[in-house]
Amino acid sequence: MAQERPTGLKANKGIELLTWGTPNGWKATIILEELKEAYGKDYTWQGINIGQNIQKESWFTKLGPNGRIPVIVDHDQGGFAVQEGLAILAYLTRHYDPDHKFSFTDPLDISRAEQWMAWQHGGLGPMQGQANHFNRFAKERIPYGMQRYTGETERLVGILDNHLKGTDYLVGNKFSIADIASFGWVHMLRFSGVDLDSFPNLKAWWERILARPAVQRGLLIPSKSSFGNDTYLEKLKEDKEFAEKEHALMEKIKAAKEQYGYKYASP
Ligand SMILES: N[C@@H](CCC(=O)N[C@@H](CS)C(=O)NCC(=O)O)C(=O)O
Repeated sequence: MAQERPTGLKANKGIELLTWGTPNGWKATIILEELKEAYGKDYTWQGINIGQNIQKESWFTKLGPNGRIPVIVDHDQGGFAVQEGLAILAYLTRHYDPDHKFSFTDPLDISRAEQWMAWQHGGLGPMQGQANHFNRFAKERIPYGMQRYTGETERLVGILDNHLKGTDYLVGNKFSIADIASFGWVHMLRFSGVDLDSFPNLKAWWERILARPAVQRGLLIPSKSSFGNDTYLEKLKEDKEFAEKEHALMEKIKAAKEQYGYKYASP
């Protein structure tokens, strides 16, 4: 049965999440599934179909003024609302991760985690988002924009790949909110026109995180996305027409890079 279009909050206790199946949405679903597994902390969610602009309706923007998902509401804190992935990850662990399973106590590790999360917000998310826009969603394929944002995404994931040399996770060699912030974006890297196989440390990190049961569950909320690297590769193998279209797009990105003399420039 199709879910009814949300028109307001539906819970009156605990955490209520307003989200959609995207890299930013997965930050919230993954930490909430991890907290549920670790501490039995339950939560409620509603799917906000961003294609229908539900996130721009006034009941939503009263909670998340930016009009974007994800947003959480903590009914146990008088209906306190939090927007922005970093702030949601920090809020949920500050309140509901007493054993610091996914967060840190050492001030320097706290700073390290903040730095990677800020980097995701200012760099990877916006640049990869624009790569998706210019490679797929814009009305025309504009070569300058395609190579600029695909190239910048490659530079940024090169930074992650380099940092992950000799360590399993971004901070303190433990899976944390720092990893969760970037995981969703890396999870759809192939869809964005970047070859994950060129970044072996990052690929191993992605596989390591993907293997976590709570992460798997988080990726299913509100429903399974076809953008994930694993699903994308399967579709390439099974669907000839899709594979041809994707091949043509990758050739266009390559040609755009050549046209503007793009050179990979990560350490
Ligand atoms: N910096 C924000 C970005 C949120 C964001 O861009 N959300 C997208 C989905 S991934 C969205 O709601 N898009 C719909 C829109 O722009 O109206 C975060 O990390 O939470």
